[in-house]
Amino acid sequence: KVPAVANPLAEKPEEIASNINYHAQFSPHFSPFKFELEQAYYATAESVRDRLIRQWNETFLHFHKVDPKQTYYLSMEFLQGRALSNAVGNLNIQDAYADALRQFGLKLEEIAEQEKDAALGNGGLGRLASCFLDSMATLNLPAWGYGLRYRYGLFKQIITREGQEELAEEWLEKFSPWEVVRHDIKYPVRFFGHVEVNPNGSRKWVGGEVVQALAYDVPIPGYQTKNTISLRLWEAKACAEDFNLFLFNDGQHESASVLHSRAQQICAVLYPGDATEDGKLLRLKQQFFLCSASLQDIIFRFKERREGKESWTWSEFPSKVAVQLNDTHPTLAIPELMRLLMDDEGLGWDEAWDVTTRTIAYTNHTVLPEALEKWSQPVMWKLLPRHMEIIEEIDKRFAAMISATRLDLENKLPTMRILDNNPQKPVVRMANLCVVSSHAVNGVAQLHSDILKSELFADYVSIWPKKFQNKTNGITPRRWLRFCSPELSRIITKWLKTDQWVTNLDLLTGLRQFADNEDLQAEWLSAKMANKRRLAQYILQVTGVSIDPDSLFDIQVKRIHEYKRQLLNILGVIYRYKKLKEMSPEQLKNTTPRTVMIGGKAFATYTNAKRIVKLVNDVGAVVNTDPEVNSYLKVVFVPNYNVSVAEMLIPGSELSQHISTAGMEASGTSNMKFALNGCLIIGTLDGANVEIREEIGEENFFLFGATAEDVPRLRKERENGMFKPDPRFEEAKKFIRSGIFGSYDYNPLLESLEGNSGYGRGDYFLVGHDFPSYMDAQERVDAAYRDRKRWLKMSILSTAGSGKFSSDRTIAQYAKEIWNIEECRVP
Ligand code: DL6
Repeated sequence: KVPAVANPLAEKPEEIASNINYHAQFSPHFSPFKFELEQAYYATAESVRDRLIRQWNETFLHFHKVDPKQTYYLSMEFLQGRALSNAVGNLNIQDAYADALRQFGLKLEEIAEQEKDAALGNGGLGRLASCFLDSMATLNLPAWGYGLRYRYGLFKQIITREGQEELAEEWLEKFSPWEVVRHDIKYPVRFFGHVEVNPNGSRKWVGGEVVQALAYDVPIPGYQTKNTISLRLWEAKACAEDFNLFLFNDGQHESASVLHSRAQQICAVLYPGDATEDGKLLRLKQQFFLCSASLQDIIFRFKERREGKESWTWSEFPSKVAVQLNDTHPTLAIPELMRLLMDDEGLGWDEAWDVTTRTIAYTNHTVLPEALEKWSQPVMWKLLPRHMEIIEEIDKRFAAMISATRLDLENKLPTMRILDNNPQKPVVRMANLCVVSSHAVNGVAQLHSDILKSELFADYVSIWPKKFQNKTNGITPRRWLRFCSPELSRIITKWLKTDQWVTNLDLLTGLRQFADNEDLQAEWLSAKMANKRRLAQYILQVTGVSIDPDSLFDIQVKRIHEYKRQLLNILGVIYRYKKLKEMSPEQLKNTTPRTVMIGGKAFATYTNAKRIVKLVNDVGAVVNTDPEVNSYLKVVFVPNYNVSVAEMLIPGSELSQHISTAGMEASGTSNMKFALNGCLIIGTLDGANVEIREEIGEENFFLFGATAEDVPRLRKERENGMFKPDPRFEEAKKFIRSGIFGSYDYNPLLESLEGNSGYGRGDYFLVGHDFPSYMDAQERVDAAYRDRKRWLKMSILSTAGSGKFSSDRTIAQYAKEIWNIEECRVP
């Protein structure tokens, strides 16, 4: 009955319904006359996209006209999640779309669930990049994201009897309505080859293989603003002439298309395994591909906007362009910018260096030694010979500067240099290259930034004291509260008498005065209970385990890593289970029932992480089917944790665990999402936990464990045999060894907690040391939960204190203190 009319400006539900119908018929992706949930999703998404494209084009034009300084955020990862509900939310058209879909007998939420997550990232770093884009658009900042269009994003995790298995997740299997291919935006990217010296002494990189980088743009709408910025994702393509028709017709089909398949490999998967030499080379190719295509595009735009101008100089470039490196993955942007400026644009070294260093800034996201990238020099010489010449020159000039001006640092030079020329394993230290070549270097939480200054980059601080900064991470309040928990949002708006908190999160402090108010507490409880029931249904659907919404929902979701200590969590659960088994029915009745949910993906080759996943599943299988105690404890492994699963879990959480060994988690961002949703934290003094605790009040945070300052001494003491394990810790390990959780051999995992020393051995992550204080903190949790009024007050205060952790605040600080860019609002 609904007519099919294309009208991207449709306001009324019936017009929107016509527009959806139009797309179902005239933008077909399926056989005609089918309109089930999937078809309805595509038609709805395309109708929303029509609206976005209008304001997206306007934004592009406006930026082009004003020509403001722009930020380019280079990241190998963007963990975007789903786009439909976010887009209708940001455009404030969710009610109109929900009404329109009702005319087809459909629900907006059901339609939104059809969308596959765009999981072009691993975890926190990629999700941070996506939150940043949302804030850049919302703050009307002239900015772009640049990344890669991986065909397979982060793997799909399934849990079998063996534990975790990985399957390729093809988010592009059908088609993504959220990307637009720009056939006119294409750049050549070279690999291998050699350097030619011209008679005038200039150098040119020639030969090797050339692939094309083709742009796919994703619109990023701001919240209640016209500004819609772009995430530009590059796809690698071979040229038509690389296809050897002669060989193909000669029956040599594979050889004929070898360059095509090599090009396709570049963007095939996010984070290809790098245990082999080929794997390493592919990862390096990906990094360079991102950097080269993005910089050529940035330079093209800079020059295009100067066309017809009487005079301009390259020294203006940094007043128009800020490039932010999201970790060391895009470090090759440094030598690539130098190369483009010198070899293509004819600048001298000093001028190119001045432009490059004033343009580039670097964010460090980890102090873990294994995550600090070092690339083999021979591999780099082979793949990027001209870049290696440039890196050598940067290194040489840096060493000369130290020798000439800083004799006090000369003995530090071997570790400060960019090139580590150890003949056994010569490498390029990417973080050092970033520090030397950037005008700003920042950590992602105060503690992390302090550690960078006092340890990792300490030697550079006296040379460039102003270069080192802190930018505490943040999360977008739109996705992580307003849209994922509409009911709690409604209550917040009602009590604050404004919905301005969505873009000014500090306003949440206004809830503090009502934290004791019985009416607010009752409403808060009812919203939380509704979210818990929704979560319980989801858990039943994906795991078959029935959980009790009246129990305490305790969640730990993040990548599985020994430093994040999911092992501490599950050992605590095992101890709790054992104690419950020893209790009388009377004692059992006085305990606080708990549902522990743990989720996260383990890197495919990280054996101990996979053992932890297996252990959690094995414990769940025993505990959940034990009729004596399963009303008091349930243990669920939440499979395939991703952004949309997080949007379900976080609103329904009451306690969340952020329990890394102090000094090892740079920041964490899920801690912020949980706290914002009124979930209390049990955690260590690590990463952003420190600041969260300061903001929400120490009485509302369940603190335990060693401090970052203590950790080196505790490791030493352990090496000297001075560590005495708590009997509870020994009991929990013994219980696993008894075989109660099945016949799987957990000894290698347990042995990592024993012995005296070694990374990943000798309890490097101090699980044993922190176990007793962790268990004590858990007892405080149980007691607090039994006092409902107290718990609700703490929960409200947690939300009220979360204002600082908006990514709007973080991005405003980057804009002012690093990028020097200003708002450019589309009229
Ligand atoms: O800054 C975003 C995010 C932090 O919140 C996490 O604490 C940190 O581990 C993560 N870093 C990385 C980098 N590689 N490693 N490991 O993912 O960044």
